[in-house]
Amino acid sequence: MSESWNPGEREITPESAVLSRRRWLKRAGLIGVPALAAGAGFWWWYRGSDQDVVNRGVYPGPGADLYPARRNADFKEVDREISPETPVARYCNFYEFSKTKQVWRYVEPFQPVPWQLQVTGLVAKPKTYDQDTLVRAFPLEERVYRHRCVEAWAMVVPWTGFALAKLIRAAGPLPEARFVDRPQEASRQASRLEPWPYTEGLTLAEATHELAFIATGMYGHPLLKQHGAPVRLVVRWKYGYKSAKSIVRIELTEEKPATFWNTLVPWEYDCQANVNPEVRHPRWSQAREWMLGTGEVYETQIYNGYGEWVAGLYNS
Ligand SMILES: Nc1nc2c(c(=O)[nH]1)N[C@H]1C(S)=C(S)[C@@H](COP(=O)(O)O)O[C@H]1N2
Ligand SMILES: [Mo]
Repeated sequence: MSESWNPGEREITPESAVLSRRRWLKRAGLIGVPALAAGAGFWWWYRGSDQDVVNRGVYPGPGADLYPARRNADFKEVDREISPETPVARYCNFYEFSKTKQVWRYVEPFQPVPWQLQVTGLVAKPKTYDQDTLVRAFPLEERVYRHRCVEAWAMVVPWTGFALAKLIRAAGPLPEARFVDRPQEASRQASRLEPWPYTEGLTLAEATHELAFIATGMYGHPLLKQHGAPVRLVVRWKYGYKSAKSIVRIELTEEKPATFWNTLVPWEYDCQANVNPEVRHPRWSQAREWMLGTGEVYETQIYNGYGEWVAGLYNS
């Protein structure tokens, strides 16, 4: 009788079978290697090289000499590492160009030069800035901010720009002004099924809060196209969709403006959009988030960790 560790005679594979199996494996190898190579090639092409991802997003904007700007000591670090740049540049949301995350593939034809940003509506001094005057109108500074997408991915980025409040104050907001509205223009916008252009809104108190930021650059250079060149908003205590990219107009209005996501899917995206781990998205929990680049998972924090700064906006 055979012990359990000692297979009986019948269970030992006959040598002839082993030989033919080897031959079979060899043949499979002949087919398999090219198939694998094609698969890897496709994957390589599909993924794109780090260089491609960055180079397709670069544009020759004015003010390149202003980067890198001095890091503002008040916004020097958060409790996490700064996210590596290429994984961030690979994984974007920019619906005008693509519904996928590979926005970098689609932005080459986008020419953000020349560009103008208008500040209009209920202001004493409406203004239109060219790109060149905009980057020189206010001293550029760098701020390290956490970013939290409503889809539960997050990143830590050094943005370059200035407080949105400066831009609004320069325009002289009138007392009845309530909401700031930011439309913009690009290429998937022909669709009649979506409420283009992309618009977002903030209350005037939110827009003039010290943390609300206008970015013209990140990682010490001008913004890549996929990140919303040449000028975007960064509202770090709110879900990412509030941070509108490639802005052409800021308008102060009396009425709460209609906004892109809130118009398209109001049951999923509210207009206020403050980061809150306890309020579920209808299709997923917001309790946790994962970091681009490293995949690390963290607990989501109320107001994205900036409650000390902004909770006062909502307490009255
Ligand atoms: N114009 C415009 N701005 C936009 C979006 C967009 O689709 N169009 N997506 C938003 C969303 S959902 C997020 S999370 C951030 C993503 O910024 P990033 O791709 O630079 O990381 O941009 C926001 N701004
Ligand atoms: Mo987002």
